[in-house]
Amino acid sequence: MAYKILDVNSVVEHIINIKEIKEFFLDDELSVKEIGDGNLNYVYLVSSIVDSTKAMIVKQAVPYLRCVGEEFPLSRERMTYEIRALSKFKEIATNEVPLIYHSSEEMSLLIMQYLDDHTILRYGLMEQNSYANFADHISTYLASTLFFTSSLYLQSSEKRSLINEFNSNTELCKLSEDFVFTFAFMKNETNDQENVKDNLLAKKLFEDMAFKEKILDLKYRFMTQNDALVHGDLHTGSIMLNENETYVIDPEFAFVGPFGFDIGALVANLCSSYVHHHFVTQNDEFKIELLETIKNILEMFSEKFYTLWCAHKNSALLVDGYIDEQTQESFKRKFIKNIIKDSVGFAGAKMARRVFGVAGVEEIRGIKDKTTRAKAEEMIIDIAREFVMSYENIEKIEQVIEIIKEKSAR
Ligand code: ADP
Ligand code: SR1
Ligand code: MG
Repeated sequence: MAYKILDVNSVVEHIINIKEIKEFFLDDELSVKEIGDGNLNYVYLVSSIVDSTKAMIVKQAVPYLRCVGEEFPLSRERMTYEIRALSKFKEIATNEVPLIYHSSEEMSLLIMQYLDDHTILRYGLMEQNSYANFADHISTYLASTLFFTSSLYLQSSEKRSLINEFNSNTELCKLSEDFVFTFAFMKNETNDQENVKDNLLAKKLFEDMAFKEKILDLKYRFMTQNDALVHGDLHTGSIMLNENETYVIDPEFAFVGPFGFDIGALVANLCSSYVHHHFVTQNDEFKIELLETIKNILEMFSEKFYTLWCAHKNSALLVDGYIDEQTQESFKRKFIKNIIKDSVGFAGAKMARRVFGVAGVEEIRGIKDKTTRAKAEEMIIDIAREFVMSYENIEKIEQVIEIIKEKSAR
């Protein structure tokens, strides 16, 4: 089918003859609402008028960047990678990925399970909601998706096929190279001009060569390290959850990249939430909960990843019998510690890019009072800078928490 851009008026007509969709809705009359709040695509909620429990999400990529407009062309093939990644992640982490009803690379279209009882984590945290099972769920997702798509599990040829399947996601990888690692740290027309203007913090950051040199190291890792299939944009807006379930959505930035990239994105966004609550709600109990969540995610990830590795011998990297048990154990422990170190580095880059870069995060950029927002941004940069400068020296997960505490105690 030739590609055409759908809208609220044409969605139903387009999807209703697809077998799986017809079987789902039968002859029900349907209503359509556009509910997208992301930066890139259009998201429609299609529901039955007679039975509101019957609903699904239709997501389509358009050939431009939604948050900027048609003047920023972006190839709609990004949906091809979202479809491929969501399918792959669904196989690996079934409980944490929505069900796919239908997908079409030609139409850049994905029809999936409507998460009707779930909240976007970013907004749930802003409302001070607690999610007791979140660290457990997301560490399972991270450990399994990263392990099972890496050379620690796959055979050499399987890993290379995976790279071939994903690493032509060039446009979105380039977006991250530009917007995560570059433009947000220099004068650039895409930055939040209103905020950058006459801003001493921006001037200091843009002139901070020691920091920028470290960012270059991280950018180079991002561009060259083919560790595992990563989601590529795992901020708190890509997670929908409730008390009992956690789902990861929106993996259009997926590519075979560094182990630490997704973990870093998550830590960065949880830190932004921490800073938000430090200044806005001043809820100390909730701040402690956020720190606990970060610690639990890192610890649980490390243990789960290690357990998976011990349970699967003979991979592209490690042939059974190559080294003795004791050497294997210390090799694996050190390897995982290095993933945590890199995650902290990426967390720093990902936190800092949200301050002056094109795409901010609601919990910081949405702070109405200018003075409070400026203070929050200063703290974000303070924590982010320390992460970026010292990530290679992180030996214990507790040190990550100490950095956040120390930088927010001044
Ligand atoms: P983008 O690619 O533009 O960032 P997202 O995939 O993040 O789009 O989706 C935008 C919004 O649509 C989400 O923030 C969420 O509110 C809603 N959404 C997306 N997928 C689902 C889903 N499966 N169930 C319920 N809501 C969804
Ligand atoms: C133009 S950059 C847009 C940003 O939105 C996405 O969610 C990614 O974070 C990307 O960097
Ligand atoms: Mg999104």
